[in-house]
Amino acid sequence: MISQFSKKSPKLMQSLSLVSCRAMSASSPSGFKHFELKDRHKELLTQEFLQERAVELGRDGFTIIHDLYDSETIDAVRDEMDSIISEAESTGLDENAVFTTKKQIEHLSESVDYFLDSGSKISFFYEKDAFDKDGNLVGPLNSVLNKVGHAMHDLNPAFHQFCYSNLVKSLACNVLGFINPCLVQTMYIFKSAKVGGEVNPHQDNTYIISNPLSCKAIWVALDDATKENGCMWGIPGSHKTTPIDYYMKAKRTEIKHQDGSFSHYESSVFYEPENPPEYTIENEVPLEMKKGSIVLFDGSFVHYSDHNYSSKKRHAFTMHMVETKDTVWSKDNWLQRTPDNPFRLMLEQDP
Ligand SMILES: O=C(O)CCC(=O)C(=O)O
Ligand SMILES: [Fe+2]
Repeated sequence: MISQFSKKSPKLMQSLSLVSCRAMSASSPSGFKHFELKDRHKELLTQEFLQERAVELGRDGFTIIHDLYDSETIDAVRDEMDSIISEAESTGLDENAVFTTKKQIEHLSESVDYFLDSGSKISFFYEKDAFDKDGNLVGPLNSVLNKVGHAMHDLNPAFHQFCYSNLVKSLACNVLGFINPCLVQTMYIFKSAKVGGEVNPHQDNTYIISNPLSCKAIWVALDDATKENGCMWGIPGSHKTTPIDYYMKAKRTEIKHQDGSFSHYESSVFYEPENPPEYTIENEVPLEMKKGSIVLFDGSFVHYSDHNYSSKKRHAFTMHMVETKDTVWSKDNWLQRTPDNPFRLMLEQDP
């Protein structure tokens, strides 16, 4: 973080001290940070419970909290995504790449720049099977999208409120172990009925690179996730046994236009080394969860999900965070922010 903010945002630079965290939360001698929680979360998420989850995460690479969110909260997240999609459809926003034909999508939404720009935006990505043989969408948008990402937590008020709640902050500090976390990316993943594609085994530290590596995730089930509809799978302990020696990187040269917008030239996204490691998939466990449950996992935890051939969608919302204390946000990351939408420190954000 430090290198990215140092030139552009002196105000944010100053805020990288822990003073701001202490203002928002009280730390106990054990390092536990107290955040005021509401209702049943206060009873469920005791210090002891959260510390047990942290120990489990350290041992297995992941920990599940069942039934964390009530149905109403999850429905509100899903409704907000429906509104984002409807609004984009009704305004026909080219810049958001809401297209209806394969040709249009090939033109822009699969372009390197569209992907690179999405780090600062709310962008739409389609399933491979979203089109029929004539190149038309096989269903309404919310049944053919692969994901929407990657900055709705900083651009959409409802997602902002969800992501920067005291609940999420407490999980970030007290289970994931962050001192001063930054939520760098959010993804609304559709895994739609029939067309929802597989996600190959991977480690998130491959895609979200800080020095030292520090990515961790909170994945929220917005539907019941089962083996039938493509739940995630993971390999307990893999975060300790699988080194990260494979990275996705991006190279871009930016041009700043008079209106303040940016475009790139000579952009490329590439892997180093070129070929992915052969992940050994053994002792894998299905991360089956009810709507409203969450899994927290380490950035080196090997996880994946299968194609959803069932008739039930499997929506999920995932938040990827990194540490900002004593870390540097690599300039090689594909995920970067524009000056008008900088990365924010989680503990400084009001819900
Ligand atoms: O939801 C999935 O199937 C995969 C999500 C994932 O890889 C992640 O959130 O890091
Ligand atoms: Fe992942």
